[in-house]
Amino acid sequence: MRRTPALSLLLAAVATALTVQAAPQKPNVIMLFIDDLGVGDVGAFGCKDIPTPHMDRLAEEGVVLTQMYVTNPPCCPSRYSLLMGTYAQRFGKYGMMRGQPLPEEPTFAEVFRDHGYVTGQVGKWDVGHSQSPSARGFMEVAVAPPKAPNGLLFMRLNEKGEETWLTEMDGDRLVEFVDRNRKKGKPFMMYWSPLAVHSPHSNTPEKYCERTSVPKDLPINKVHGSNRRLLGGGIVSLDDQVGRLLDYLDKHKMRENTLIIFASDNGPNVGEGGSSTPYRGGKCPKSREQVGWTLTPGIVSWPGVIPQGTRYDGMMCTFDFYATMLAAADVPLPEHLDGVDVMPWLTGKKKGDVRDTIYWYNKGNSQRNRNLQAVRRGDWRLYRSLQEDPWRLYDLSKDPREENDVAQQFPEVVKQLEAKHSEWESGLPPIYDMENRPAKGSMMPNQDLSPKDGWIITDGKLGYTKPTAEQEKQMKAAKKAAKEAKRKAKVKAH
Ligand SMILES: [Ca+2]
Repeated sequence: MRRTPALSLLLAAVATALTVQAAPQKPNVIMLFIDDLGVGDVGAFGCKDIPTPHMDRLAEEGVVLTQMYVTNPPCCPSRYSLLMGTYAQRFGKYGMMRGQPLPEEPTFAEVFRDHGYVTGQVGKWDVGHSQSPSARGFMEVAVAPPKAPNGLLFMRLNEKGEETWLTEMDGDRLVEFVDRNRKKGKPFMMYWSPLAVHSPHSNTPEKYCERTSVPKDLPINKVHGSNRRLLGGGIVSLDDQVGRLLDYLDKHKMRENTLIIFASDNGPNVGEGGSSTPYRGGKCPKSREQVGWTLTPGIVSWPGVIPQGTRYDGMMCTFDFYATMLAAADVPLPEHLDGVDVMPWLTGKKKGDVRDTIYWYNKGNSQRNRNLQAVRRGDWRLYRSLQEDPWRLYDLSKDPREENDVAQQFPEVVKQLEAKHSEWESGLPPIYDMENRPAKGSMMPNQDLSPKDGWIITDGKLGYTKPTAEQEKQMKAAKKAAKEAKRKAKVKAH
C-alpha cells in the first residue's frame, strides 16, 4: 500500500501516542520517617506485646533491614542528615544544634521537584524555621493543626474545631496527598514524618492502649507521665495509619509502582518503656551510649522489584535513602552525597555490607551523654562520650546488650578503630557557629499558622524563609495561649 501524506501523518501520530503510552511511569516514593521508634517495638523485629500488623505486612511485602543506623541522633540532626543524604557533620552539624540552616546543596525533595515529581511533607520538620519545608523542595506541606486547649502535644483541633489525636490527622493527610496526586497522574514523593511516637503518651486514647497486651498495672514514669502501655497505644495508632496507606495503595493497584521506605529518626524513648531489644539503649540519659540510640527499624517495600519476605543484615545508614530514592526514580544524583543507592543489596544482587564502617561524632552538647564518638565495624562497636574518656569496646554478636567491655582484651582492635575514626574526623569541617545562625529553631514551623485548607501549596521554592510580621504575631499569640492552657491544666491537676 502506498502511503498518502495524510496516512503517513496519521501513522506518525499513532506511533508518537504509542511511544508516550509505552514510556514507563516513574515510581512514586513514600518515606515513612517515624519519631523515636525502637527496633524492639515492632512485630517484624520481634516485639510481642504491641501489635503492629500493618508494619509487619509491609515487612512481609518487602525487606527488613536489621542493621540500619542513624548517624546523627537525635531528631533534628537525624532529619538534616536524611534530607541531605550525608553525615550531618559534613556541614558542621555535630549534635542537636536546632536552627542551623540546611546548606545550599539540594535536599532530596528539591531534586525530585526538579525532575517532575510532586513533593509533599506531613508532620514534624525540625530543621529550623529559618527554612520551612515549603522553601526546601516540598511543594505540598500539611499545616500542623493547632493544639487543643489542654495544651497536650498529641491533642489537636481539626478543621471543625474538634479535639483529635494528631496521628490520625497525620494519617488523613498522608492518604489525602496520595489520593490527590494519584488523580493528577503525576509521580509523587511524600515525606511523612509524624510526631508519633515521640513523648508524651500520657493521654493516649484507651481504644489504642487496650489493643496491646502490656499489663494495665504498669507504673507510670514520673518524668514522662507515661509507660509502655500508653506508648504501645501510640504505636498502635501509628500502625493503623500505615494500614490505611497500604489499603489505599492496594485498592488502586499502586504497590508495584510505589517504593515505600520505613525508618525512625533515632532509637526508642526508654523512659516511656520503648525498647531496642535485643540491643540496649535509646534516647534517654544513660541510654545514649548504647547502640540502641542509633539503630532503628528499617523496612523497604517495592513489590516486583524487591524480593518479598526477605531480610538484609548488612550495615547501612538512613542517609543512604536519599540516593536510593532518586536512583529508583532514575534521577541523576547530586555530587555532595555520602550515601549510596542500596537497591543492589536489597534485591540480592550485591552481598555484604553497604558500608563496612560507620562513624558517629556528636560534640559540643551540654549534656555529657549527648556527646558520642563511636565506630561500628564488623561485629565491633567502639565508643566513648568525651575525648578524655577511655574507649569502650563491645562485640555485638556475643554481647548485643553491651555489658562486657573488652577494650583491655583487644587493644589492637581499639587502636585500629580509633585510627579509622580519627582519619574520618580529620576530613570534617569545624562545628557550625550557632551564635550567628539566621533564626532560632522551631520544631514545626507551620503549626501556629491556620490556613483553612490544611495545606501550604507552593512550587517548593517560594516558601517563606522568614515569617511575616503578621505570622510572628499569630505565633506569639498561639504560644502565649498554649502556655496559659498548660499553666491552667497544672493548677487543675494539683
Ligand atoms: Ca526523635
